Amino acid sequence: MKNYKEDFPILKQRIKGKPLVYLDNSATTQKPKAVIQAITDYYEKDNANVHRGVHELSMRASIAYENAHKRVAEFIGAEEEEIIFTKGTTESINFLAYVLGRSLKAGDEILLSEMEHHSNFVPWQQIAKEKGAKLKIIPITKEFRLDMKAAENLLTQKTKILAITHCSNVLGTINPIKELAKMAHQVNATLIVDAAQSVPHMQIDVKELDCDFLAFSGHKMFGPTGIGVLYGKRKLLENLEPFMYGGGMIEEVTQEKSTWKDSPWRFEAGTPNIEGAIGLAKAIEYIQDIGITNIESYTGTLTEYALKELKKVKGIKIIGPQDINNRAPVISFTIQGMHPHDVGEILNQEGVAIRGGNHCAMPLMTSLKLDGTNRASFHIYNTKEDIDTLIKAIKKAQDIFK
Ligand code: 7TS
Repeated sequence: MKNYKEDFPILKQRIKGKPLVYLDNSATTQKPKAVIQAITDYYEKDNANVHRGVHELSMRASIAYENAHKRVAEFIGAEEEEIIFTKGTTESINFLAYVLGRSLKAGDEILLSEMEHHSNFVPWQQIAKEKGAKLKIIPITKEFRLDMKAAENLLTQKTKILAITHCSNVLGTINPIKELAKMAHQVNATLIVDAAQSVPHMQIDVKELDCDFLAFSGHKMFGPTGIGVLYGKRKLLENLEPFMYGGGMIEEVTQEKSTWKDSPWRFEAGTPNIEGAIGLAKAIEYIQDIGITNIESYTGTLTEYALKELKKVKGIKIIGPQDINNRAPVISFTIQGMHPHDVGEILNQEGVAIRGGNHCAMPLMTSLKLDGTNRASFHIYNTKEDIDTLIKAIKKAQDIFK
């Protein structure tokens, strides 16, 4: 296996005199040289506004921007018209809450799960309040899996929206989207998938999952910040009114009325994040060159190793499924007698970057009766040695707190 660290300039540095061990990939991944170069090239050679100006630079920028839609579409098994660029997962979900929220009525139900990130919780909570709709929550089991029996009971004829994460950013649990799609569609509910943590790590085919909408962020998959994706089934997008109005999305405007272009342009008002789209397309190319299934199996091996090694350390409790099946390379844990922030700070002294806190999943923390957890999350450039360094640093932290 190639050492992919070489492709990521930022990983060459030392922190507190120690080699950087970056284990905060669920928050954001680092960027390979190829992505950084693609963005630089764009600004040095092709920068112009898009939407097909007739001059050479605008044509180049427009083609690159349109090709980015194509690249994303191909990556997740969608059509080009079904890919809307947004700022990220958060914007994609807020877009849906706003646009789909317009047709919600008092008494309608929105179903979420207990393991949602605030981005897929608060927008629905707000729209439910506004519309007098009811928010219902699917609980998790003792094994940190989605309670499918409860899900079945909670989905009713009143459920209009089921919005659920594909993969928990805290537990690492991967949810059975295909099964949930069947269940949701039986009651004519719209299935929205938060794929922020799954698209970067596993093969996704939206047609196979049969989700209605799917959201993810470029920065968690080697792309730049400020670019994300909203996939929507073409049939559904055709009937959706825009979220924002302005330039680039218009077919015709008179003093009386306006008409819109087709999807995706009608949903991308204003000058878009062109460099972000180009960077994301390059990031996908980088992933495809390695092979997403190779990434999945490599990070799976790392996760298995990390789980085994962490379990050997006294006082550590894994907060998430103990087995490797349907589990992403995200491991939350607590250390007896130590606050997650203290652990994070001591590990930083050792050059190890992990996260500590509630991970923007306060409803889950409340259910688990935890203030927070520590979380180590892996990607292609991490190695078994990184995990050994993590374990050593944890033991050092425990010694300090004795
Ligand atoms: N959904 C999930 C499951 C996430 O993990 C995150 C970000 C988001 C949505 C929001 O993505 P954004 O790109 O719009 O911010 N998760 C994390 C995390 O776990 N630590 O920092 C950000």
